[in-house]
Amino acid sequence: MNQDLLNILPEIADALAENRPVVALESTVITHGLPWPKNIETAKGMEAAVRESGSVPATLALINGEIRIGLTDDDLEFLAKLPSDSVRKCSRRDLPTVMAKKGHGSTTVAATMILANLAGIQFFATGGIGGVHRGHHFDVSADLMELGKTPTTVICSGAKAILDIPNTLEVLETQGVPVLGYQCDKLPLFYSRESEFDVTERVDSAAEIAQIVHTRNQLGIHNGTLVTVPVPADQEVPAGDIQSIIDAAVEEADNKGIKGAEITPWLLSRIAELSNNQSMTANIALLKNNGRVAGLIASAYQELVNLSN
Ligand code: PSU
Ligand code: MN
Repeated sequence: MNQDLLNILPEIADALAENRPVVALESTVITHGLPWPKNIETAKGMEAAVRESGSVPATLALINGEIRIGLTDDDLEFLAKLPSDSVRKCSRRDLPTVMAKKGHGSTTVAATMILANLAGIQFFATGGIGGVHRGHHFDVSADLMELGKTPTTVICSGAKAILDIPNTLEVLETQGVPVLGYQCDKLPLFYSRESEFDVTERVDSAAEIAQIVHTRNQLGIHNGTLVTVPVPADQEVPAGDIQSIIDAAVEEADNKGIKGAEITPWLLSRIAELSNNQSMTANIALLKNNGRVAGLIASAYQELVNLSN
């Protein structure tokens, strides 16, 4: 790996060099997940939440084909204002193309895991991961494959019910990815705090998660770890309220023949429309909360590693 390809903000480079905790954040949620100006407010809110829990935030993206590990406020605003068709939603396959063509790219969970790992950042907070699509079982998000081979710990609120959740969990299991429930026994379903599905293991503290990641590293097992955090209780959208909207959006996407990389952003914006943006409040609350929890985990991990050295 040519380290010159990584443009790391000085604050982040210093933190990494001094073994201080850093948390990566993705940018697809900024360019394809939320509308202006909610996207910029949320991106800044997530960064602030990471800082409040003692870690340094690093939002990742490609600007003019350059990998950015950490964005300035101007970069964030530039990305947040770009029309979604002039910035590529980058998963693993898209990174070399967008870089070679000097385009702009936002990073999905898969691409953020890759770039964070290259930069030496172990923890990454986001909203929801991609998964197996309902009724299209060959449409398996590259996020799941990445979790099977890149040792980044992803802190999220599970997955949205736009996906086939049981099959998503099966693919994670096959790939050796534990699904840890942060203070919960059931898998969170993004807007809703719980589903009918068990997590692999309940964990009650950031220190416990830090110990699991540390042990995985000591063993040299190089796959990802998924930490799932329920949306804060006062911001939950009851499953009953959102399920019919999700089902209608999935059916409409099928009828319109929407597929490939477009289906996830299409469903997300359709659900926001159909719910009169009611879903957005929960979305923003869980993103910030996941930033906070990721900051706690990264700090706990660094403390543990510093103690054992
Ligand atoms: N799910 C959400 N919000 C999102 C995404 C997924 O609730 O913003 C984004 C993430 O960046 C995720 C990507 O990595 O969509 C998955 O896309 P695909 O299914 O095409 O792999
Ligand atoms: Mn897909």
